[in-house]
Amino acid sequence: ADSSSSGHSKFDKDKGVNVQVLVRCRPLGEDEARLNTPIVISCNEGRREVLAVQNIANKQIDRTFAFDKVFGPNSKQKELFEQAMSPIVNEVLEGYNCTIFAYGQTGTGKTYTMEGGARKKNGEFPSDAGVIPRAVKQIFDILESQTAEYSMKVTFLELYNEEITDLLAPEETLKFVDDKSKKPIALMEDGKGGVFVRGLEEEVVCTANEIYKILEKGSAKRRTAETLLNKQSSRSHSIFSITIHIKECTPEGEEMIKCGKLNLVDLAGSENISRSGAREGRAREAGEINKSLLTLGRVINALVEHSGHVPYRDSKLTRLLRDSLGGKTKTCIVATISPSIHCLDETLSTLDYAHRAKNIKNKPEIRSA
Ligand code: ADP
Ligand code: ZZD
Repeated sequence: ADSSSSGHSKFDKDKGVNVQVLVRCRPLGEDEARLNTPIVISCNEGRREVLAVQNIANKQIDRTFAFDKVFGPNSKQKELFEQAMSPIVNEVLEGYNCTIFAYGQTGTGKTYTMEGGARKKNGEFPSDAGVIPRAVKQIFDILESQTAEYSMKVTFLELYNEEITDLLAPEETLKFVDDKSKKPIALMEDGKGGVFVRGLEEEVVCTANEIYKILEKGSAKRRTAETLLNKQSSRSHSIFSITIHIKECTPEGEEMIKCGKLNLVDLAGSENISRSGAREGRAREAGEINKSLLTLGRVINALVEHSGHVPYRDSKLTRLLRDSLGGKTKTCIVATISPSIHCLDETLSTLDYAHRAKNIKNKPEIRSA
């Protein structure tokens, strides 16, 4: 691969490419604004810094965190996508595997960022559409403007309490959630260090509209499962993946197939998870510790501290996303935060977590077949 265009020398590339970490702060909600909730976060987009102001025993303590990009409370969906996500989508079309994670406390805008506002009845593209529908649109806009042949397939799953639900499986499967005769979904090692989900529905798609319909179906199924099984949606992770094969001809007339994959991950709420592991008493007693999210934190720690054993195998999330954490995938983490004083503890925890994740190095490789 040509490394000159990215501004890195070959030498840099051998050492790896850092996970890109950006922070997005949401605005105060209507109620918070009405109550004049104090704001303790300020975002300096130009300097790419987030400042948190903390008052302890009448002493003001300022903490500044630097990130790869910072999006303040007025940032629009289009802006975030064009500045931070659109380049990633282009890399997928070049044949890279890329993963975008949303991490943060419940209510800070993970779903708003990844999914955004609902699809319009008139079929119009919503102005508050999030990363997922925008990525889909960009992929098709580009592919349809080119002559290369391509094919695409998508998967959509939810992970709750270490159980995988296939959001694209036909309806009946839901009614028999406890039926042991249902097609079991299982994580399998592929023998090459990777993992795949056996029994997961892969839908072949040809148009952006087909994907939107699939997202609609998946969302509806997710909501049904939530109600039926009394799930707390803030405790589930969702992973939507698009795999694209592009057939290209080299100038010499040789045929080449590039294969790129984009994983879009909306993580469970990060509350109750502290930097080192489990949080104080209550959450643990309530059995509210999310094994996958805890393990994600431990994997990040092990990777940045180079402490030998990386506990990928300890949770389904980290098995599924192993290649995104220290592997050959390009990874971007969007850490979402609230500006409110009432969220400050969780915000500082998120900022610490995200800041540490900046030190993870991956070794992206173009895949072709
Ligand atoms: P989470 O998925 O992290 O629990 P949500 O995406 O549900 O959080 O967001 C919580 C609320 O805040 C929603 O009503 C959402 O529309 C709003 N919100 C979140 N981020 C933003 C933003 N950047 N701009 C405007 N509203 C936002
Ligand atoms: N956040 C919206 C979904 C909600 O909670 O209803 S927006 C986008 C990504 C993944 C899943 C759903 C969507 C979403 C959507 C809206 C309404 C019905 C189904 C799906 C969407 C938004 C714009 C374009 C396509 C899909």
